[in-house]
Parts: sequence; C-alpha cells; structure tokens
Amino acid sequence: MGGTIRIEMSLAGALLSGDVRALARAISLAEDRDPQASQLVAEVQPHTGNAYLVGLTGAPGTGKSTLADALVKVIRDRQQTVGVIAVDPSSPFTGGAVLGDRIRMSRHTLDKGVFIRSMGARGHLGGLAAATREAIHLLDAYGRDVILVETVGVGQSELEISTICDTVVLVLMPESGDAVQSIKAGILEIADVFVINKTDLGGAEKTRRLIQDAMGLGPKQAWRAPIVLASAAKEEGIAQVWDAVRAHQAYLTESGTLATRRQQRLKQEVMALVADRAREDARRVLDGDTAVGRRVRENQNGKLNPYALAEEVLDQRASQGGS
Ligand SMILES: Nc1nc2c(ncn2[C@@H]2O[C@H](COP(=O)(O)OP(=O)(O)OP(=O)(O)O)[C@@H](O)[C@H]2O)c(=O)[nH]1
Ligand SMILES: [Mg+2]
Repeated sequence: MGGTIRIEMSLAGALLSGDVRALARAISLAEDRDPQASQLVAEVQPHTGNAYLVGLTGAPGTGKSTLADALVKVIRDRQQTVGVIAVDPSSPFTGGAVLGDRIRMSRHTLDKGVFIRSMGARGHLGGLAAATREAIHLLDAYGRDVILVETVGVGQSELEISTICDTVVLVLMPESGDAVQSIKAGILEIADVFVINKTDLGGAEKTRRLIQDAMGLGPKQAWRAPIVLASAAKEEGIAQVWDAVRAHQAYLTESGTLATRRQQRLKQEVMALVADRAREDARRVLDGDTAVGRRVRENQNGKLNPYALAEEVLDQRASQGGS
C-alpha cells in the first residue's frame, strides 16, 4: 500500500495521541537499538516528566512480577494509568514475549490503562540499560501516570535501578537468605521501601528484625525506608506497599529531593550515552585503517603500552570529530 513511510513519519504523533501500537513499535525500535528510537525520544521529550517511576528489584523468584501485577490493580483502583517494563537481561526474547509475565499479567489485557512489556537483551549486550531508559521516556510521553520497572537483582542492576527510578522497592522473601545476602552486599541502602513478600509462608518477622538491625547500624537517614509485609500471590498488604511508595514520593517532593534525584538521573543518562558513543568511536578507530589500529592488529608480543594507545585513539577521535 506504500503507507509504511507515512506511518514511520507520524510515529511520534501517533504515540502522543495514545495509539498503543505506535508505543509498542517505538519500544521495539528502542530494544533493537535502532537510531530511530533516539530520534523519537528526542521528538516526544517535551511531553515527558509527568510519570512517576517506581523500580521493583530483588533476587530471582522473590515475587517481583506477582507484586507488579497486584500493584497494577491497586494503582488502577486509584484511577491512575500504569506502564510496566520487565527488564530481563538473560532473555533473548523479542517483542515483549516473556511468556510467564504475559500470562501472569493477562487479566489486565483488556484494560487500556495498563501497558505491560518485557525487554530482553536481543543480542545487544550492554544496550539493555539504554533501551530501558528509552522505553521509560516513551511510556512517559505516552502519558502513563506510573511506570513500574522490574529488574532482577543480579550484580550491578540493583544499583543501576536507583539511577533510573524515583522510588526503589526492594523485594525480599523470608527464610531465603537473600535478606542476609543483600545486607552483606550493601544493597539495603538503595531501598526506599522494603517489601518482605510471601509472608504466607511464615518467617517474615525474623527477616524484618534482620533488616531493622542492619538498618540500625547504618547512618541516620532523612527517609527511613519502611518495611512492608505482603503476600503478592494472596494480594495481601499490597495497598500498604503502594501507600509506602506514595509516602516516599511525598517525602521526595516536599524535601526537594525529587528534583535532585532527577538531575542525577539526567546526568547518569548523559554519561551513559557519552560512554556508549566513545566506546563505539574507539572501536571504529581500532578496527579501521588507522596507524594505531594497525599496530594493535600486528602486535605479537603484547608489549605495547595500552595507555599510550588509548591516548592515540582519543587524538584520532578528536581529529576526526573536527573534520
Ligand atoms: N507463597 C507465595 N508464593 C508467591 C508469592 N508471590 C509470588 N509467589 C510465587 O513465587 C514464584 C516467583 O514469582 P515471580 O513473581 O515470578 O517472581 P520474580 O521475582 O518476578 O521472579 P524473576 O523475575 O524470575 O526474578 C511464583 O511461583 C509465584 O507464584 C506469595 O506472596 N506467596
Ligand atoms: Mg519476574
């Protein structure tokens, strides 16, 4: 029909007008690391900044997806629209097809106030953080009141989530040892709200005391992260979880910390973009027909000085950038 190009050109407009297929397509472009996605984000940027971003993180299997599903219901009951992004670095799946999450969340599929999307690495290692940030901007511009971002707490991702979201909810479960692990790894500090999930299994009080004691050892904070006991599967304590998030939001707003957090976030995002670009440029210089590239490729004995080579690459970049 020859309509593809017209659709392409109006993708931003369609997204802003509330076309859910345009949103899904835009997020797929972000996931593919297609430059069109960055263009789109730039275009819709004036319409962003209204969504409240909530991160759900924690060890595998603690019930983050189940909690997200239960929270969606509470948020909808309170007349707010919501977008959910489930970030799964281990998944090569495309188009938001992490089946488990899909099925679990399927009761919301007919509700236009709910948009759920899984994001996998799609073979672009390291690109997932950038893709997630873009997806958040797109959902924000689309007009969602709340965006929930689920990340599995492995390695750095927990620390990263605090640079992406306004409120970080750390999901733990009783008797699993993950609370102890989190304490040891210094992860407690990133939590604005603790949720001890699966309280129906028992042992939650012990875990609560463990966290309380660990928190007591740390420096006094202006915001004392509350510990909420919940059972996502039984939908118990979920309203309390959401109330705790809203209380943290109120604290951030009244103390002026929200603005600082968002400045930090912008700074982090810019630094990440600069680092990505620099890495790409360096790769191009080293793989290209350049003196420094040739020397690295022809090197046999490993006796070249990497610092000097890095300087050369940076010089090369600077001279290329000037042309
Ligand atoms: N007993 C009990 N089981 C729960 C509760 N919440 C979640 N589960 C179960 O725990 C398992 C893991 O739940 P998910 O919601 O997939 O956990 P997750 O943290 O999203 O898992 P990953 O995304 O794989 O890290 C599922 O079998 C859930 O049914 C709860 O409150 N009580
Ligand atoms: Mg999950």
